[in-house]
Amino acid sequence: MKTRTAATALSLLAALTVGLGAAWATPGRSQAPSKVAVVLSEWKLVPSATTLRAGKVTFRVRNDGAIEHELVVLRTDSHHHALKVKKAVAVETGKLGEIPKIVPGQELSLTLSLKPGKYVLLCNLLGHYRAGQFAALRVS
Ligand SMILES: [Cu+2]
Repeated sequence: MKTRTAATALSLLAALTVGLGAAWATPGRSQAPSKVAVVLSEWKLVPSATTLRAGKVTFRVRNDGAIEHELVVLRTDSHHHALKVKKAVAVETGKLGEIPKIVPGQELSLTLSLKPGKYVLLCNLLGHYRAGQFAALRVS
C-alpha cells in the first residue's frame, strides 16, 4: 500500500510538471477571447457558460473553497461523468491546458485556443473528480 501511494504521488508530480509547461497558450493574433468564469469549491466546478464558439477562450478561475483546487481542460468525447479513473485520478487524455494550483481565495486565468468539440473541465487533484468537481463544455 505504501509503495502504491508513493507511485501515485510520483505520477501526480509528473502530471503537474507536464501541466506547467503546457498551461500557457502562446499569444494569438487578432480576435478577442471569449471569457468564462469558473468557480471551484468542495465539490463543484461551476462555469459561467457551457457552450462557446471556437477560438481563444480565457478561463478566469476562482477558488471559493476551503482547500486547494486546480483546473484541467480536456478535449474528449467521453461523457463528463464517465472519464476513466485510475488511482482516484481521471485519466487526462486530450489535455489542452491546466492551472495546477489555485489556493483558497485565489483567482487565476488560463487562455486556450479551442476547436469545435466536446470538452470536460475538472479538478483532478486526488479524488476531486470522483467527488464531483467537473463540468461539460461544448464548443461549436
Ligand atoms: Cu479540487
